[in-house]
Amino acid sequence: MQQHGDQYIGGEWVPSLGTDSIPVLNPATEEVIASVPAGTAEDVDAAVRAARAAARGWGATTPAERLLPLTRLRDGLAARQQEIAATVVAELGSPIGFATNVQAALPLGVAGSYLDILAGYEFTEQVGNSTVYAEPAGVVAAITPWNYPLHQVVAKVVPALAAGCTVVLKPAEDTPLVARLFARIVHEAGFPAGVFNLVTGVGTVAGAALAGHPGIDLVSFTGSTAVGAKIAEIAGGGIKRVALELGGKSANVVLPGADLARAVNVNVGNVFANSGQTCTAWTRLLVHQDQYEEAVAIAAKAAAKYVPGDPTSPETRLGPVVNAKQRDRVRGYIETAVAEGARVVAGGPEAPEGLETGFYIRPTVLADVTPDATVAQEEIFGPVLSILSYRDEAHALEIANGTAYGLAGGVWAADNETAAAFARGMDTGQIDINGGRFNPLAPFGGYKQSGVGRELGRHGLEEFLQPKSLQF
Ligand code: TXE
Repeated sequence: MQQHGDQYIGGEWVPSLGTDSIPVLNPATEEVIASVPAGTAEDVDAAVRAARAAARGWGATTPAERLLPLTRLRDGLAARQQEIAATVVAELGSPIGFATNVQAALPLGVAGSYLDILAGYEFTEQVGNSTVYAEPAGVVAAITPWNYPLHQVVAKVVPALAAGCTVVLKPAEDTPLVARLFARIVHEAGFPAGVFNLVTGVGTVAGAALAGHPGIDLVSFTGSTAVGAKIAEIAGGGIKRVALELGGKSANVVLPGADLARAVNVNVGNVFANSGQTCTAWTRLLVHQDQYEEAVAIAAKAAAKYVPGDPTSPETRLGPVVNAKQRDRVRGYIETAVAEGARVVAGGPEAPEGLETGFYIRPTVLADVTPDATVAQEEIFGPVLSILSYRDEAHALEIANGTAYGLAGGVWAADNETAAAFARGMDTGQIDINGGRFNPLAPFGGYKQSGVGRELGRHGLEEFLQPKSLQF
């Protein structure tokens, strides 16, 4: 077991100023595989001071100057794909195939997309008698969760650095190892000291100290809506900008005339990927009442292909969830669904057979879920699909929009135009039309309680810029 005692501050690994540590568990074996420092407010203060000291110099660089270390950072991510994947398997439990193809590959694609965006971005604009400069927002606090532990770091840190901001990152307690690996890659890329800093620690201590630190200009947070609200309060009170990427309860709407089997099969894959720990997961499948039982049968059959197992095996499609708390929470939701009248057509709350060790959940499909049921309203963050029926399009739209969230969604119809017309009525930030492909250049973020601001693409860069205008 590796016991780490250091934080990455001011361009070097320095001993943490605290004495407490956070154990890192392998969720498949429940073994402690490492420990990292539980950073203190003093660690956070040192990191913010380093970032602030570097801010003016880094902020004054040209985009071409920033492109050089950012390109080396992208190349470093490319060179370490296997190590990244193995680290995510060990600390999160993602199956090795998913860890390789998504957890490691997605951030590489995002980092690459910012090289193009930065190279083509107009930082100066003439508006009548004014010259408007897009200037860096300043010192950024990035607070990230554990479910896509490198992607969420890259989707904040890379555009922030591209914009000319300096950063202090506080990653999730459960997945600090891939964040430490990222810090090593940043170090090797040769950014000036203090441009990027990492403090591992507990959310209520290091995270809260960072969000409230007067030296921070902008807090970019991804995590639960409850913590996002706290951060908005702390940061907003200090007149800092806030970007929040929060939870979801996304609907996948299958309209009559769509390819039902494909829509349902894709939905099952979508909701079981990463053991359901995806903020954009289509956790509510909406099917017309005349096709309801057919859809339920297809989903139950598809779910049987997701057998939970050892995430290090290339055959495994479903690993454990991240920790015991999450496992108990997900099982609790399945029990609540049953108590509220749902029909379990696959899975259930019991531990999967033969998997007493590890935080495993049976891939679960729930039928007869009503729109106001707890599992149709609250984010579960586990491999649980709820299937709901609708009468007509207006009813489907009412159900789709009938939660506090609005992050993602899907619409399937006989043609793209019909699906897109329906999607325009959905109160949600990103919608896949007939199974559309992920696009790292498209803005990503939520309506309603799913958040404030956008990540990825040009919009993601602009989160970290502020305009200055000179009038002539
Ligand atoms: O998230 P938290 P948790 C949802 C999902 C999940 C639930 C709980 O439903 O089941 O949240 O997960 C830091 N001040 N999502 O408890 O607590 C914390 O250290 C400052 C959806 O793990 O929100 C971590 O770095 N920071 C989501 C980060 O916030 C604080 C992804 C996220 O942790 C803090 C994850 C505080 N007071 C969970 N308290 C998504 N949108 O993808 C905690 N943190």
